[in-house]
Amino acid sequence: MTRILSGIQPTGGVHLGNYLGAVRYWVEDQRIGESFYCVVDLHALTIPRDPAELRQETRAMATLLLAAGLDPEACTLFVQSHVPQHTQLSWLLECTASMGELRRMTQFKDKAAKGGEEAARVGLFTYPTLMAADILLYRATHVPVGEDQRQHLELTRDLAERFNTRYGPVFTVPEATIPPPGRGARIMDLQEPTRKMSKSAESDQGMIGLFDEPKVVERKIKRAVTDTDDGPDAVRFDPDTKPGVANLLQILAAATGGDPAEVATGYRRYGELKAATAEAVIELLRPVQARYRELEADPATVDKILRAGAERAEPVAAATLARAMDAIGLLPAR
Ligand code: AQP
Repeated sequence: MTRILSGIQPTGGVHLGNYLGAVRYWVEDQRIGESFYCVVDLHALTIPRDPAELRQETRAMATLLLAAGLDPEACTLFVQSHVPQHTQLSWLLECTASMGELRRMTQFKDKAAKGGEEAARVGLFTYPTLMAADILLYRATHVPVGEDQRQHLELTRDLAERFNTRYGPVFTVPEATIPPPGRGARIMDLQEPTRKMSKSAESDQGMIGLFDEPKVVERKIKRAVTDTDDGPDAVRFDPDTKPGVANLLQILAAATGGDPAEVATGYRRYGELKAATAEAVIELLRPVQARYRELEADPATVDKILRAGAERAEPVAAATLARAMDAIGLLPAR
C-alpha cells in the first residue's frame, strides 16, 4: 500500500518554492493510500528561534496547510514534537549513521558555513537523522519533496537498508517523489536565478511569500532578473543559458498546469511573460490566502485537528519504534 510522509518547517517565510515543489503535491496526492504530513517544529530548532514566535508559527503553518487544501478527513496532519517517537528513533539512527556521511550533507555545509562550523548547533549536523526518523517511523513508501532534499532522502534509504541488514527487516525503504525538472522541483530565486528560492536568502526580493499581496507579487516578478537578449524569440525554456526566463516559465507552467517549454511558445517579450506569470501567481495564491484568513480566526479548530492528527500518528510511530528497539537489542521495559 502507498504510504506518504512529508514535512515542512514552521516559518512565516514559507514561499512559492515550498508550495510548488512540495505542498501542492501533498494536496493532490493526499487521497492516494495513507498520507501523513507534519509540521517539523523540532527541525526548526537547528537555528536560533524566538520561543513565542516558534509556537505561533507552528500553528500558522498548520493553518496554511489546511488553507492550501489538506483535508484532515483524508490525511493525518500533526506536529512533529507531539509524537515523542521521532526523537527516540532519531537516536537509534544517529547510532547507525557515520560522521563522514553526515558531514557530506550539502545542506549542513551551506548552512553551517554562514555562521561558521564551530558555532553551528549539533542539531544542524544531525538534522538528517531526525528527518530519516520522521520518514521511517511511518514506514512511508513515498516522500514528496523538492530537489533540495534528494540527498537527505538518499541518506534515509541508506540508513534504513543498513539497519535492516544489521538487525533485521524493520524499516520500509522509501522513495523520494521529486517533481520532474521544470515542474516545480526547484524554484529559483528571482534575483539570483542560479540559486534556489529560499527563506534564508539575504533579501526577500527574490522570494515570493505565500502571503505576499498582489501588488508585491507583481513588483517582485516585474523586477525578476532575466537577461539582455529580449529579441523576438527570447522567451525560451533553457535553464542553462537563460535561468531567469526558465524560472519564470517554470513558475507560470506550474501555476497553470502546463509544460514550461510549451508555455514559452505563447510569449515573445519578457514584459508579456512577466505580466502573465504575475497574474497566474496572484490567482494561485488568492484562494489560499482567503481560506487562511478564515481559518486563522478559529485557532481552537486548528489545535483540535492537530491533536487528532497526533493521536492517529502516535500508534503507527510507536509500533515501528518498538520493533526497532527490540531489533537493536534494547531490553523491553516490561
Ligand atoms: N526553491 C524550492 N523549490 C522547490 N521546492 C522547494 N522546497 C524548498 N525550497 C524549494 C521544498 O519545500 C519543502 C519544505 O521545505 P522545508 O521547510 O524543509 O525548508 P527547506 O527545504 O530547508 O527550504 P527553504 O524553505 O528554502 O528553507 P531554507 O532557507 O532553510 O533552505 C521541502 O520538500 C523542500 O524540498
